[in-house]
Amino acid sequence: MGRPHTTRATNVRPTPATLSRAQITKRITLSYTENAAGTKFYINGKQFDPSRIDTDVSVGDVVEFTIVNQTTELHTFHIHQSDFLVTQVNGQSANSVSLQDNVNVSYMANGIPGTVKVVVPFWDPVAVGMFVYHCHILEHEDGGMMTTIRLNAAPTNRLPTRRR
Ligand SMILES: [Cu+2]
Repeated sequence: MGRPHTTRATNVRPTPATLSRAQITKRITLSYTENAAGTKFYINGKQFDPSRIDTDVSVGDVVEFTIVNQTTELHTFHIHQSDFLVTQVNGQSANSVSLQDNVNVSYMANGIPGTVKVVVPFWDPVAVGMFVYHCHILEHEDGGMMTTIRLNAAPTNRLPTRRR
């Protein structure tokens, strides 16, 4: 008793168990494409621009990213500041036993894009600020396959009181 209740848990440790039970607060689809020469790479049609904020989330959010690889080569998904749970790979349940900081997104085959779903917890207020997520293949991230994300501090009335 006496402890403020919230559905936005910020004091829960991210594990496969807590993340598979967590309520998704936001869903974002990322479409991976590239030019015909394979020299320019895009997320949702855009190359990286550090002056642009592509994604806004708040502390407490649990975001499901669906990454869709529309190209004929392998890409990956990697995000700074938080490990994540891979929940689905090409439509099949992933049954992940641990969190990951990078995941392969397979290339399009027979006209069917590779797809991966991941659940990312933004539970740590220490991460408030700007960071990035991107394909972890160096020439792809350098070629534009990277995007900015801003983690906003949640309004104080949404944060649970921490007792230690
Ligand atoms: Cu890539």
